[in-house]
Amino acid sequence: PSAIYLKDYTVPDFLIDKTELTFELEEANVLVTSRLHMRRNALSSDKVASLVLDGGDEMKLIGVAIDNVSLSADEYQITNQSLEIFSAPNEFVLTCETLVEPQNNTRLEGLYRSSSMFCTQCEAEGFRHITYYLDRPDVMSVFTTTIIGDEEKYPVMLSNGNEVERGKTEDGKTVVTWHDPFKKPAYLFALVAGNLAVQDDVFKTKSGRVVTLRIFTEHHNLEKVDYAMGALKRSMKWDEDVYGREYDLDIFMVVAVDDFNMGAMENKGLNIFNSSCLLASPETTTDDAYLRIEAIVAHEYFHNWSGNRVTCRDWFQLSLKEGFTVFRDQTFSSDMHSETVKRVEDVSFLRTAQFAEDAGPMAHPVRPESFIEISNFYTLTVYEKGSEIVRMIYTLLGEQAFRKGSDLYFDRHDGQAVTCDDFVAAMEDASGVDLSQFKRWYSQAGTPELLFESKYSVTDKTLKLVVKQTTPPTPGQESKLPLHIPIKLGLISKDGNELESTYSGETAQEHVLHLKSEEATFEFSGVDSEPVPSILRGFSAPVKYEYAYSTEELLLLMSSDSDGFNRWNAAQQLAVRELKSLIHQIKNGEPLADQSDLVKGFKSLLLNEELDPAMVALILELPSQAYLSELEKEIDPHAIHSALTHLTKVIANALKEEFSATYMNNVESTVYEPNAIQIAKRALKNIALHYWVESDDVTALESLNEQFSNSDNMTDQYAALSIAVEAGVEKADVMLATFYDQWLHESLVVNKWLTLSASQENVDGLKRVEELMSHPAFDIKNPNKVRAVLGGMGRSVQVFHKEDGSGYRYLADQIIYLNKRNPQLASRICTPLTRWKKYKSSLGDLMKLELERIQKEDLSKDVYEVITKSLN
Ligand code: DPP
Ligand code: ZN
Repeated sequence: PSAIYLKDYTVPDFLIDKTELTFELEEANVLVTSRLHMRRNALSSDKVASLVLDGGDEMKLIGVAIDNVSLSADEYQITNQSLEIFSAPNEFVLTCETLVEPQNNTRLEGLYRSSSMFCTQCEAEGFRHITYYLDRPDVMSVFTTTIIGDEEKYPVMLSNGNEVERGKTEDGKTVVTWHDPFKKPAYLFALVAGNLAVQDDVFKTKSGRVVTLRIFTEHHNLEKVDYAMGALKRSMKWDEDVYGREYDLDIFMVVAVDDFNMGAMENKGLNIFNSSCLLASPETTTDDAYLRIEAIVAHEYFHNWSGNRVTCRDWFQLSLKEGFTVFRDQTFSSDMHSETVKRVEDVSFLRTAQFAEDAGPMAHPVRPESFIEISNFYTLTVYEKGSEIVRMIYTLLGEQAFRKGSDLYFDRHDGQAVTCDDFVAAMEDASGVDLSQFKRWYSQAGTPELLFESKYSVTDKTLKLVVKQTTPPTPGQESKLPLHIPIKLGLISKDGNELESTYSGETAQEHVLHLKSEEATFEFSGVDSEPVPSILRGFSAPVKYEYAYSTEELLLLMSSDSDGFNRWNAAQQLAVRELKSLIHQIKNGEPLADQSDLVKGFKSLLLNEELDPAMVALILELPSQAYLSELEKEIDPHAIHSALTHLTKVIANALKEEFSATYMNNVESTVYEPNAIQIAKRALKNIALHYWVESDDVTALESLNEQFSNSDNMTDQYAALSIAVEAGVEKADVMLATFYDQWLHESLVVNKWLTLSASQENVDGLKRVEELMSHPAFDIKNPNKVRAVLGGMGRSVQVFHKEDGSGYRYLADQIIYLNKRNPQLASRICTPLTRWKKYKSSLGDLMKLELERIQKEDLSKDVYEVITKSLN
C-alpha cells in the first residue's frame, strides 16, 4: 500500500452533474444500476482521453454503456480498485450495472445488512463498494434514487431527500423514488430498507416551514427514541438561534442500526446512527449516555451545514467539517447544561486521549499531509484538537466577529467543496484579524508545551510573566515553528480575590495574551498585592503548561478561582503531584505516604452545600489511569494502578463520614429525568459512594447493595455495579451475574455488562475474557460488542498488562482475525499496542513482538498503516 499526499491534489478530470441510481433488493444480492450524467471538467489541466472510476473488487460488473451503447471488453479495464474507460466523450451518460452481496459484507462499509435491514455507510470511501464512481468529496452531484423491493420484507425503503414517487412493478414489488435537490458528494449517500417502526414529529423552522421528523428503529426499540427526538428539535432550534442556520429539506430522517463501525453518520436528510448513540430509556441508559446521545444527535444535525451544504475538497480537509462541528456540538451541550462541567469533560478527554495520540507514532497535523487509508484519520486530533482550533479562533475574534465569520463562510461557500484555508480566510475577512501565523495549528503536529515564570515587584506593583513555548518533534516533523497561542489569564490575591491589572493599556480582571514567539514577557501593572496567576482559563489553548505553584497556591486556586475550569484543574494538578510521588515510591520500593493534601480541599468541598454538585463530583474524581500514563515518561501501568488505589483509600478513610453523609444527602426519590440538576446530584452521590465503599466502613456495602438492587434507573444501578467491580468487593461476581440475568434481552445493557466483566482486575482474568468472547451474548459481527469486551480488557491492568504478555497476545490475535473481516475495526483496536515505546521495556518489548507478529500477516491497508507507523 502506498501513501496519498495533500500536495498532489488536482481537480477532478470529470464532473457528475446528475446521479440516477436504481437498487433492486433481493436476499441473495442487489443489482445496482447507475446513470451518471458526466462531462469533462473545464478546470482540469489533464486532457487525457480515459475516464477512471473508483470501485472495489467485490462488486461484479454486469455491464457498462456510454450514451446507451454498451462498451465491449476492449474498451475498458477493471482492476481491483477501478474501472478505466479508455476513451470518453466530452459530455455523456455513463450507465453501469453492478451486483453486490450485502449479506456478505462484513466490513460494514458500502451497502450491508444489519439485523434484517439493508443499510449503508459511505464515508469516507464506501460508495465505491456500491457502484463505480468518482468517489471523492469534490465531485458533487444531484442524486435520484429508486429502490425496488418486496413490500413484505422491506416496507420501509429510504434514501436521501424527499420521496417523490411510489408505485408497483409488474411482479408486484414496491418501487420508491427519492430525490435530493442539493448536490452532494457520494460519501453523503444513504439507503435503508427493512421492516422498521417509526416515530413522527414536526419542527417549524424560523421562516415558518414545517419539517417532518422521523426516527426509525427496529420495532422493539421504538419506545426508546423520545429523548433523541427532543434532542433533535433542540439542535434545530439552537442552530437557528446561534448560527442562523435553518434546515433545508421537507423531511429529516434518522435510523438506528446495531452493526455500525462509527457513532453516527450525517447522510443528507437521512442520518444513520449506531443504536448505542440514539436509543435511550431511564431503565437502560446512564446519564453519561443520555448526554452523549444528545451531543451526537446535535453533531450529525449540525453537519447539515458544516459538512453537507459546505463540504470538504479532499479528505486532508476532514477537520474543516469535523473540528468545526465538534466545536458546534460542544457549545450546544454547554448551552443545554453547564458550561464548566462540559469544558472539564472535554478537556479531560482531550488531554488524556488526544495528547497521547499527538505524542505517539500516529501523530499527525489536524490537516494531515499524507495517508495510506483515510479511515485511520477519523482521529481525536482531527476531531477534538480540530475543535480546539475553532475555539481558539472564537477566543481571538470574540463572539460577534466569529458569527460574522461563520455567516460569511456559509454564504461564500454554499454548495462548494472547500479547504481549511477557506474557513480561516472567511474568519479573517469578516473580522480583520490576522490569522496567518495562527494557521500553523493546522499544519504542525504535537502538543505545545509552555513554561511560565512570574516575578512580582512590590514597589512597582507590577507582575512580569515570562512564557516560553516549544513543541516536541513528531514523526516527519523534526523542528517546529512557534505558534500563535491565546492565553486567557487572571490574577488571584493570596486571600482569594480577583485582582485587577493593567495590561497593554487595558484594566481588567482577565486578559487574553497573544503568545507568538518562542519566548515573551508580559507585564501587568497596578497589581495591588502579590498574585497567584490563574493561567489558561477555560483551557484557552490545547497545550501542556508548567508553573511552579506551591501546594498552598493550588489549594487557593481550587477554592477561590472565579474560573471553574481552573478550580478543577488546580485539584487535578495537586492530585497528579501526589500520584506521581506515590508512583515514584512504588517503583523504588519505598513506604507509601499515607497523608494527602487533597483531604483538606475535598473536605471543604463536601461540607459546602452552596457548591454546584456537578463541579464537586468532577473535582473529587482522581486523574485516570490513562491520563497518568500520558503524563509519565515511562509507563509502568502496575505502579500507576497501585498509586491510584492507594490514594483512593487514603482519601476514602480520611473522609468516610463526609462521604457517607454526602451519599445520604443526595439520595433522590423523585422520578428519574436526565436533566442537569438530577445528573449532578447522581454524579456526586455516586462518587461519594465509591469513596465510601473504598473506606474501611463496611456499612457502605449495605448502601451499595441496596442501590444496586432497588434503583429505578440505569445510572444508579450501573454505578453501584461499577463500584463493586472496581473496588473488588466480594459480591461483585454475584452482582454481575444478577445484572446479566436482569438485562439479557437488552443488547445495549449487555454491552455494559461485557465491558465491566472484562475489566475486572484478576491475574487470571484472560480466561474470563475468552469466556466472554464465546458467550451467547457476544457477536463478533457487532463492533459495539467487540469494543465492549476488548475495551474492558484494556482497562484491566492485571489482564491486559500481565507480565507474561498474554494480554497483548490475545489482543493481537483478535486484530489478526478482524483484519480481513472488518479492517476499520481491526485498525482501531490496535491503538493500545501502538504506544509500546512509552512503556517500561519489559512490557514495551512484548507489545512490539505482537506488532511484529501482526505485520507478518496479509494486512488490510487500515491495519498495515497503523502497524508500520508504530514499528518505525
Ligand atoms: N462524519 C461522521 C461524524 O459525524 C463520521 N462518523 O463524525
Ligand atoms: Zn462529524
